[in-house]
Amino acid sequence: MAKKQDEIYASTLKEVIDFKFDERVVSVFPDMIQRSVPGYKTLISSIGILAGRYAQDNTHCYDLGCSLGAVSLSMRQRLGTIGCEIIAVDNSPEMIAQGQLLLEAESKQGEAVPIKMVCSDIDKVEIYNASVVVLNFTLQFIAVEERLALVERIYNGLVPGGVLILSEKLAFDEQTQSDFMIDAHHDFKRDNGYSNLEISQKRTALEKVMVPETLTCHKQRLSDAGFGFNSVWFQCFNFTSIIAIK
Ligand code: GEK
Repeated sequence: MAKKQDEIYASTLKEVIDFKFDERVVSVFPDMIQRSVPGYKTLISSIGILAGRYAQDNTHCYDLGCSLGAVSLSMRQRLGTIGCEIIAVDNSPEMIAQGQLLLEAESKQGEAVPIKMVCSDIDKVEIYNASVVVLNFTLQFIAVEERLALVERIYNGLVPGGVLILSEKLAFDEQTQSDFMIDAHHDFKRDNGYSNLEISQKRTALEKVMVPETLTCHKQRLSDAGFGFNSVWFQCFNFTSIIAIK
């Protein structure tokens, strides 16, 4: 499918309203995320590889905040397990509707691993008998005070040896390091064709909606939830991915 270019913040807006995963965003989402998240393609394929390694027979693999289902499709390609089901969840009806179309276009008859796309808040979805749970840039959109409860629920829903893969944009306590990371990320966006106006208006739109935290904070929360081991396995500028094993 040809990618439609993201031009949502290209002209001066009278008022920059809070970012929403609505129809306009969905229509440009593959272009937007690839030009905004350093290493997005590598993350998607690598998460598939990790899922291939950690998925267990007759369990669920969850893709929470799945958007158009890129992680689910990558996992499905690489699962060598028997009796697994991928459950992809997003609370944006527009994302799920478009994701469902992409999934149908990508699916071949007799596909070994089914993908179930669910339009729901993560809060309302039971997480159980899971060997792989992925939060690929989703936790940052959940209210800070609800994050520990969600990570605990994921821990409790995992089978022994199961994993949580958590990708997030990071904040940094130290000012010089923070400035460096933010500048480097903006250079990345400019290199991908975004103007200073687009970068600045998108930043304003995301300010209240997406709240990044420090790596220390994420690692502490994973331990508090019960995970005995966690490690960063990817970082590019202020974007990271962590694996935590039960
Ligand atoms: C990818 N993982 O392409 N419940 C369900 N979904 C939610 C919730 C919630 N409470 N809050 C936000 N979302 C994807 C990219 S995007 C990240 C994930 C980004 C959904 C929201 O609708 C959106 O689709 C997704 O989480 C975050 O690998 O755009 O920066």
